Amino acid sequence: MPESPRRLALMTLVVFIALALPAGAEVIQNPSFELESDGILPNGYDTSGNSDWGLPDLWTWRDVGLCNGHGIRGYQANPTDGQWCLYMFTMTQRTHQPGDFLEWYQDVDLTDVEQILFDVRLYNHNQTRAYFAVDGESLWTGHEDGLHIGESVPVSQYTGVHQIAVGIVVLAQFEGVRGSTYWDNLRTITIVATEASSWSRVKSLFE
Ligand SMILES: [Ca+2]
Repeated sequence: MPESPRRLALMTLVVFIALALPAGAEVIQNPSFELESDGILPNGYDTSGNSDWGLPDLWTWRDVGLCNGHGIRGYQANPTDGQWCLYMFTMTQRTHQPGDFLEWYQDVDLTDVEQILFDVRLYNHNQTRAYFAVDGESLWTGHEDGLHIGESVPVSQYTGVHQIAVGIVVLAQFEGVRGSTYWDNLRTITIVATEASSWSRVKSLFE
């Protein structure tokens, strides 16, 4: 059955409004760890002498023990989006204890966010785990070597502002460098809620 002129006009209007909708404020600030600056690393060193090291400006870090991390770029880091990613590892020639951790975190408004996706490259996680947490609860952990693209965490159960974190944690005592982790390209999925609300709002104008 051919579409009626009224319905065609309505559908055209919906497409127009959908294209005209503003992108909105970014849910996660610096989700690709691209904005870098000099500063002090978790191990106490200064990043200013190395052009391939830096800190993601809009994230904050906390730690226990002797894990380390910073923004990094170049061949070794091999980011999946942009020029930089976030690198975490444990320090060489030091003893690490179960429960030691390092994480980068920020507060975000998770209202209407269905999922958070990210890319992560993991290496040598025998005694450590990489994790993604909300309000201190791990919703994803990883340890298998390789590049993992589009890992996803469901967050539709959260409304309002919550704290998200990416990190590494030590499972058993060991000495040396383990758990090399490269985080990049965090993104959110909210499209279902946006399309549904746009359609109902436009449809109500013709009823
Ligand atoms: Ca990046």
